[in-house]
Amino acid sequence: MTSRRNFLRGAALAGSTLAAAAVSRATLAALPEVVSTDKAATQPPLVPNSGQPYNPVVTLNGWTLPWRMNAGVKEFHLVAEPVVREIAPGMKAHLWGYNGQSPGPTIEVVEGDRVRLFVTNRLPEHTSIHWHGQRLPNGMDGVAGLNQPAIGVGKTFVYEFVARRPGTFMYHPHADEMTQMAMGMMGFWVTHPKGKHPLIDPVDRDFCFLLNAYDIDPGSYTPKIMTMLEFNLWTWNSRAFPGIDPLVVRKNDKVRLRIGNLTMTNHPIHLHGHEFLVTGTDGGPTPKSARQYEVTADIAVGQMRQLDFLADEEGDWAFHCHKSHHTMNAMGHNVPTLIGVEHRGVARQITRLIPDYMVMGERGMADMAEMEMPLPDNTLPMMTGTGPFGSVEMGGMFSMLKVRRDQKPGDYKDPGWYEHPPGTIAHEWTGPIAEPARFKSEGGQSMPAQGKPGAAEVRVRKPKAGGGHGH
Ligand SMILES: [Cu+2]
Repeated sequence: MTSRRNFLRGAALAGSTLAAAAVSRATLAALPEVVSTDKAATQPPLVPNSGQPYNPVVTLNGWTLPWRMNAGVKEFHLVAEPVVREIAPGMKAHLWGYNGQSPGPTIEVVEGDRVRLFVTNRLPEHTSIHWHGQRLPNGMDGVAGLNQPAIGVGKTFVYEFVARRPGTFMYHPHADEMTQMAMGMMGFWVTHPKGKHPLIDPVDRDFCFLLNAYDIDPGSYTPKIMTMLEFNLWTWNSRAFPGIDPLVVRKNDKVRLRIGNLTMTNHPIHLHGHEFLVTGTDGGPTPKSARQYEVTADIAVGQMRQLDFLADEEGDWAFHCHKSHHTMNAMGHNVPTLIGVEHRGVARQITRLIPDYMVMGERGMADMAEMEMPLPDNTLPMMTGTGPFGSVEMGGMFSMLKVRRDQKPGDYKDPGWYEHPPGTIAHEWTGPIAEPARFKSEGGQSMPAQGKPGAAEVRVRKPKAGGGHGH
C-alpha cells in the first residue's frame, strides 16, 4: 500500500518539481510504471488523488490499481503474468494473474472517465482482455480473433474507451479462456456514478470480490485446467476460508457488497442476521420498484450483483455460499457415506497393509474438522476455520460480517471475536427433560410393534452417551 501511495505521490511530485515540459512529455510517452504486489491481505481503499472524488471500494484480500492522469485520460498498466497466490495460510498456488496477484487489481473509475489501459503479456502464450459488461467501441471488447489480434507473448496492447455507465464489472481474457480463467486470470472493475444518482445511494463501506474456483490436487500447486465442474477449491478472490478476511463494518453503516461470478456454476451467497436489497445487476442499478429484501442472492455464471444493507445488528455474522460443498476445501469426492458404519475393525486390518489409511465419517464429517490428520504438503484441511467456540467446520467460500459499535469510520482492522452481552448465547439445557409423548389425537401412545424386526431391517445406531469425540 505504502509503496503504491508513494508511487502516486512521487509521480505528482515529479510533475510539479520538474519544470521542463520536454521531460514530462518524455515521461508521459512512456508506459505507466507497473505497480505490483505479492501480498494476499486486504489493502485499504485507494482514495482518489485526481479526477472526481468518490468513496472507494475495498477489494477483499486484494487491492486497487493506481493510475496516472495523462492529458485528462486515466492510464492504467496491467501485466498478465504467472503469480504465486496464497490460497490460505498453509497453501500456495501457482496461478496466472495480473500485477503479481490473482485476481488482478481492481480498476476503479468514474462514469464519464476516458480510460486508457495498457496490457503487457508476460505469459507463455497469447492473451487478451475483455471488459465484461462495458459499453465500448467494438474493437475494444477484447475477443481475440473477433475484435483484435491476440496480444502475443511479450507484447503490449492499448485499450481506450469512456466508462459510459456506472456499475459493477469484471475483466478477464477472451483468448484461451478455459486455460487462462482456470489459472486465475480475472479482475474487478467498478465505475462510480458522477455526482448524485437517483438509483445509487452513497454507502459507508463498499466491498467487492470475485467468486472463483480451482482444481488443485492435494499436495500440488498448479490448477488442472481441463476440469469443467469438479473443482475442489471454492474461493473468493482466490482465497479459501480461513484465508478470507472478515468484512469489518461499524454498526449502522450502510454497506454495499459487489460480487462477480467467474466460476463454472452458480453460487447462492447467503448473509446472516440482516436483509439486503439487490440494488444492481449486470445491466446497472435496479429500479427501486423491482427491489426486494433477501438474505440469499444467487449469482449465476458470468453475473455481477450489488447488494446493499444496513448493518444494524452487532455480532460476527456468517457470510457464505449456501452450496455446502463450496464451504469445504480440497478433498477426495469419491468418499462413500460411512455414517453409522462401524468400520474400526476393517480399518485395523487395512492399516496393516496401508499404514496411512484414514477412517473418516463414521458419525458424520464433523470429526474431520477436529482430527489432526497428516496431510500432503501444500494442502488445506477440508474444513478448518476456528471460532471462539471451537471449529467452525467450514472452508472455501465462507467469511464473516463483523459489525461493531466501536469500530472507527474507515477502520477495516479485524476487531477480534464478538463479545456477547450476558444471556444472549445459546447454551446447554441442564434442567429436566420430559419423556416423549404422542399427541392425544394420535391415540396418546406409541404404535404397537408389528412383530420383530427382520434381519434386513435398518436399525438406528445412536452414539454412546458422552462418547461424541473420542480422539
Ligand atoms: Cu458456491
